[in-house]
Amino acid sequence: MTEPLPGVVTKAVGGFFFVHHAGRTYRCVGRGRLRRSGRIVAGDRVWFRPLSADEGVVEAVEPRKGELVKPAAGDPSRLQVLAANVDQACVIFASASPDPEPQAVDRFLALTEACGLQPVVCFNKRDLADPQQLRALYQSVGYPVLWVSARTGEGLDRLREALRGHVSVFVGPSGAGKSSLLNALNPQARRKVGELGRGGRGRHTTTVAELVPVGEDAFVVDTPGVDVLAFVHLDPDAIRRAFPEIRRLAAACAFPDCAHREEPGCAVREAAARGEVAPSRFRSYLTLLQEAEEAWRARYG
Ligand SMILES: Nc1nc2c(ncn2[C@@H]2O[C@H](COP(=O)(O)OP(=O)(O)OP(=O)(O)O)[C@@H](O)[C@H]2O)c(=O)[nH]1
Ligand SMILES: [Zn+2]
Repeated sequence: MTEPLPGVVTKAVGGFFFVHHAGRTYRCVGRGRLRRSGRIVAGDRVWFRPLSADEGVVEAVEPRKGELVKPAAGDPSRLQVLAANVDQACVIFASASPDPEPQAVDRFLALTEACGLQPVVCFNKRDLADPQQLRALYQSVGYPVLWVSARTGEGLDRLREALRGHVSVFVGPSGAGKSSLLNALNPQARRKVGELGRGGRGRHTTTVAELVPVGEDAFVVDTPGVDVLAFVHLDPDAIRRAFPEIRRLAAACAFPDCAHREEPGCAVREAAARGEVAPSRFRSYLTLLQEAEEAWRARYG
């Protein structure tokens, strides 16, 4: 009997698991209790035994490092796991058309950080404009910043590099070019551009997430019609941790729980006054913190 091989589940549907190994996909069934629905999802790292050139049996599942979840269809009190082992989020905005709004970029980044995903900032539509100031801003915060065009292919090599070794999710506003970029990275994926806007299919339909291979050991999780960040709960603590440059400075604040508003001895406000924290970033932080506090009060009184 052949030895088990390591693989990554790209899709779980109808009792079958599609397992990616060395550039091939094997349609597998699960052994024993692994047959049960929900035991294996897209993104799971598994050991499987090939039965032929394109079929096999999954023998074991590696423990998950993180899950992307959403409320289950029909029972919002339960969580449905969309995908496992997603570790990176490409926050995709257009360079122009529509113009990128710093406050919107910051919101996506904060949501991404709150999910425990490593953000990569990616400005698409490079053929239309150079968002030079925003590129410099997010670079200074410490994020990797890419500038690409799905249309001309410019910058896609660096995007591929950033994706290698990760399971990533593409997030960003409608019209930024998420589908176009996925199609450019893997033409076989052939996702229909402009068809599945946010909420296009509603949040409560059953969704099958799928990992799209985009190179050697690189996958992008595609969750058609589901905005994976729509279910993230931003509490005030999460906001305080979500801005890396503010988080770093906060260690020097007089109060350990400083919110960086009116507190005396606030190192963050002092740095902002010296121009060492970008005004737009500080504004985004304060806006999101206030929103989170209001939501918190509405929820818990
Ligand atoms: N000029 C230019 N247009 C682009 C580029 N990438 C995408 N577009 C166009 O931008 C529009 C939106 O692209 P999509 O890929 O559907 O954007 P999306 O982010 O997936 O949008 P949703 O599905 O609504 O979330 C389409 O008309 C694309 O043809 C690019 O690099 N340059
Ligand atoms: Zn402070």
